[in-house]
Amino acid sequence: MPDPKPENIIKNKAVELGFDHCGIAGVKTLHEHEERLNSWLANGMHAGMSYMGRNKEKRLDPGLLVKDARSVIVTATNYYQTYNPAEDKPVFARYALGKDYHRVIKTKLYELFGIIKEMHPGAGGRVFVDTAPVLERAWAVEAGLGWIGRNSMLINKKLGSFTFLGVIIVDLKFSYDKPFNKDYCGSCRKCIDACPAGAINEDRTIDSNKCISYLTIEHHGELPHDLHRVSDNKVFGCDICQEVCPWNSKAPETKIKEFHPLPEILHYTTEQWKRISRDEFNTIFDDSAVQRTGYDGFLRGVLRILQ
Ligand code: B12
Ligand code: SF4
Ligand code: SF4
Repeated sequence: MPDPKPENIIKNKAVELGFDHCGIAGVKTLHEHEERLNSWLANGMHAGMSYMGRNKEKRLDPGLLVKDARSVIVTATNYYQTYNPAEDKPVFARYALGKDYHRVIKTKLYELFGIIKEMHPGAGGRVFVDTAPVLERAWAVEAGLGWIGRNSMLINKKLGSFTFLGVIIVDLKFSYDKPFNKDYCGSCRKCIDACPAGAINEDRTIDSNKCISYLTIEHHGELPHDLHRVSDNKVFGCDICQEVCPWNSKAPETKIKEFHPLPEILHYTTEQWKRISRDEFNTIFDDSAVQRTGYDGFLRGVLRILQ
């Protein structure tokens, strides 16, 4: 017998579409996050990401993003895969090994939203992955998906933290999941000890000015001189604070083929990357999160690790 409750139908459909987890929270203003977000911004922890300083009200209140917003549907999708690059190869963060997750996850979220609209004709809402002013991790906690680790990642007991989050804010009401109110980090501090840049703050936020992920992806202009000392062969992103996390030691391999590594990422040496043309860059990374740095930013990273 299929479960007739609408929220269960949505969660089952989400799993059929390839999401690993789906939870639903009621809309509210995230007052309890205001202080942490304000202090993160006031202390310049967003570094050059000026967009993080904009739309602060929207970031705390989903009602300002979607008219008559009632529910926040949150999905988590595992992208973990075994990846042990040889020493002569540049290192990419796992989230960027395959096709662009923004497109992959958004396509699935639109499908899920289509199913919701079939069930509730006239339903209104919006789909979000990463780029909009939504505190996705805070909503994942509200929807019961997991807790925020010391490394600031949303951690799910079964999946670990190598997950992408996706959000649909809708004007429909459902029965809601309980917010996740446990902290399974305990006395562990492995991520803080392992971060070579000292970028993890005690309040479970990240100082982007120091974070290798920020510096290799989002930062424009010159890279700090001592970056090479802390970042080895990393050309795009950083996974260290997740690799050392015990909750990732049994991370399952992703079920989504689109996240499997591009052959060039697996096989090109640093010398080969150094010689790629702009056209070749655009062809290889046509549908990849690596496009974010652009050709010049990418080459800047490759040349840095050759120093
Ligand atoms: C800006 C940004 C970055 C910046 C800044 C990172 C940061 N931690 O803020 C940089 C470029 C450094 C970055 C790096 C990475 N990012 Co990023 N990033 C974002 C983005 C766009 C906004 C994050 C944000 O609002 N930061 C402001 C701080 C203040 O908020 P926050 O980190 O979300 O923290 C809130 C919650 O943790 C919350 N919270 C909730 N409950 C609780 C409970 C307690 C007790 C506490 C203390 C806190 C807490 O408190 C904070 C707000 O008050 C989100 C997408 C989105 N729209 O949310 C993706 C996102 C967070 N990034 C993601 C990923 C995958 C990464 C990288 C792993 C990529 C990589 N391999 O290089 C790294 C990880 C670095 C790290 N350890 O966080 C995923 C994380 C998925 C997950 N499972 O957590 C997201 C959600 C994108 C997505 N849709 O999947 N990122
Ligand atoms: S992503 Fe890398 S540099 Fe950034 S906090 Fe984690 S370990 Fe540190
Ligand atoms: S490494 Fe330890 S402290 Fe850091 S997020 Fe994982 S469990 Fe929490």
